[in-house]
Amino acid sequence: MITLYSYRWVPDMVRGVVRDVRVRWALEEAGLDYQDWLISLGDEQNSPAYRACQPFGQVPAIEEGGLVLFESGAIVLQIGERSPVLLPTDPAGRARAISWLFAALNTLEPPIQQLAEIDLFHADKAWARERRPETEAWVRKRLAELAAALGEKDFLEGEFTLGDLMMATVLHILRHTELVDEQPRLRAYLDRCEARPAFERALRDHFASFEDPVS
Ligand SMILES: N[C@@H](CCC(=O)N[C@@H](CS)C(=O)NCC(=O)O)C(=O)O
Repeated sequence: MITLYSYRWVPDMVRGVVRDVRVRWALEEAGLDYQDWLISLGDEQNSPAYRACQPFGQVPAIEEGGLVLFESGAIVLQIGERSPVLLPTDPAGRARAISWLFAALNTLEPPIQQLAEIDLFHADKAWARERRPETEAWVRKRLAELAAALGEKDFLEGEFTLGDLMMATVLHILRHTELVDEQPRLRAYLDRCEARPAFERALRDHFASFEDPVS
């Protein structure tokens, strides 16, 4: 049985975008059962036992048969190795899907995460107000480039892969803005990804995992 480490509680404003959602979604797409192991922010997150699982005290991490993995990208890739829904079996298709996984994490997520941190955690600070326009322009540029690469396709490589899964979870971080809506192709793409039953189950279980799920 796979064990997924995620937080027992986080503030409402970040629920839905904590990175365990990616892993839950990949596990659902792959049809793999798992159990939750909930950890608390603070002492438990910083304990030597948890640091042995996740060196930075972050979530997600998973354990299966003694193998512990951290970093959402590495975990999703490892799950993808077990699911043709997530990773095509032909070598070229597999390599292209992995390129999109890295693009989501290395090219899209840095500006998007920076914008989210400004808006959600530092909006009242002078440095954030000064920096926001430049960060927003950086996000807008990347979204336009992504929309152009997507073109008329349903998914980045035509068929859904783990690259789309990761890209959708990164775009989801912008839910507090209208930046995705500005790109109708991307809006439709994100809606298409998030309409997948596996995503709906993952999000439901993510919200249900908190100790105060109705908040
Ligand atoms: N690169 C890591 C980032 C993980 C991450 O930032 N996790 C957040 C929750 S979404 C976290 O645990 N933050 C608390 C912290 O960094 O102390 C991954 O993709 O797994």
